[in-house]
Amino acid sequence: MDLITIEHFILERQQQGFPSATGDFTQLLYDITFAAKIISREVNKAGLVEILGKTGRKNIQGEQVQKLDEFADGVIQRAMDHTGRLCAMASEEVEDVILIPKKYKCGKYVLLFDPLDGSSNIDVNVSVGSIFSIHRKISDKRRGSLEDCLQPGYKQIGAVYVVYGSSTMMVYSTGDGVHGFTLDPSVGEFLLSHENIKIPENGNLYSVNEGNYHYWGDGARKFIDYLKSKSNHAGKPYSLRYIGSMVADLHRTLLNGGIFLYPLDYKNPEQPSGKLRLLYEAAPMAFIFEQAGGRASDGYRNITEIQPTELHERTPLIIGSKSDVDLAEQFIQGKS
Ligand code: P6P
Repeated sequence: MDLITIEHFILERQQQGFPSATGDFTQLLYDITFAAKIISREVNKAGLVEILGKTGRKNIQGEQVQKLDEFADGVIQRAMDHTGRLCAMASEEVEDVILIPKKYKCGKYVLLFDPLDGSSNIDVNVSVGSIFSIHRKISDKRRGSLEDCLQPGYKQIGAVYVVYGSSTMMVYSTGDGVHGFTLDPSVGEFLLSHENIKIPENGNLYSVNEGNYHYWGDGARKFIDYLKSKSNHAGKPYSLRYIGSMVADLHRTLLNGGIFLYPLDYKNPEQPSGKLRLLYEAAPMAFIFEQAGGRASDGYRNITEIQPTELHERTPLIIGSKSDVDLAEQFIQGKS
C-alpha cells in the first residue's frame, strides 16, 4: 500500500471534491489529527507515569473523572479554541456549551466530542477512544450557541473516531466513504491503512452487556436469545464479543460485521433510558456506519434522524450490519 498521510489524503479529497473550498473544514480535520496524536502519546504512556490516579472530581455524568479524561478534554479545547474555525464546542466533560473566547475569531463549524470514551478501562489497559462530531453553524447569533449544537445526526458534515489500542487508528467520514489511518508513532504520522471501509453485509458477532439482560424489554431479550439459538438465520449461534469500551467494540463491529447493542433498559422503571450519549457518541458513530453501508437505530428510528433536545441526552443504540440492525428492530418492535 502506498505511504499516504491523512493530511495528504484529506487535502486530495478536498481538491477533487470541493476545488473552491476555503480549506477551513480540511484544517479542522488536521486540528483533530493533531489533538489525537497528543492524546495517543499520553494514553500510551499512562501506565508509566503517575497519571492513572483519580482526580477526586466527578464529571457531569457523576462519573469519577480520570486524569486522562481531563487531559484529553483540555488538549482538544486548547487545540481548537483559537483557530477561528469553530463557533462552539461541546464536550462530555463539560456541562454547558463551550463558547469560543471573544478574543478569537468565531468560525462556521461546531465540534462536539467525547474526549476519552471508556476511560474507566484505562487502569486495566483496555483500548479507549475519542469521538468527534462536526456540524455547520446554523444560528444567526454572532457567536455560537446551544442551537448550533442541537442538530440531528443527518446534518453532520463529518465524524471521526480514534481508537487507542494495540495501535492508534483514526477513522473518519466526511460523507464520501469511511477511511482508516494507523499512527506511526516513530514519525508522528497517521498513514492510510483502511481505504473505503465497508461493513460486512452479515456478521456472526453480537456485542452487548448481557449483565443487563433482566433490565431490557422483552423484544431485546428475545432478539439476543434468537442470536444465540442454533435455528437463527445463520444456522448457528452468534459469538459474543464485549469489551465495554464503545469505540473498541464499534471499531471491531465496523471491520468484522455483526451488531452492537446498548438497548433501552428499565433499571429505573420510572425513567427507562439508554446509556450512550446521542450528540457525541451515537450520532457520529451512526454517520460513519451509514457511510460504510451499515445502520444505527434506537430500536425504532435511525439515530441520525433524532432531533436532540439536550446537550448530554442519552439514547439506546443498536448499530452494525444493516440486516442485523433491521432484525433487531423487528424484535424490539414486537414484529418478530
Ligand atoms: P457498561 C464506557 O463507560 C461507556 O460509556 C462506553 O464506552 C461503553 O460502551 C459503555 O459505557 C459500557 O457500559 O454498562 O456495559 O459498562
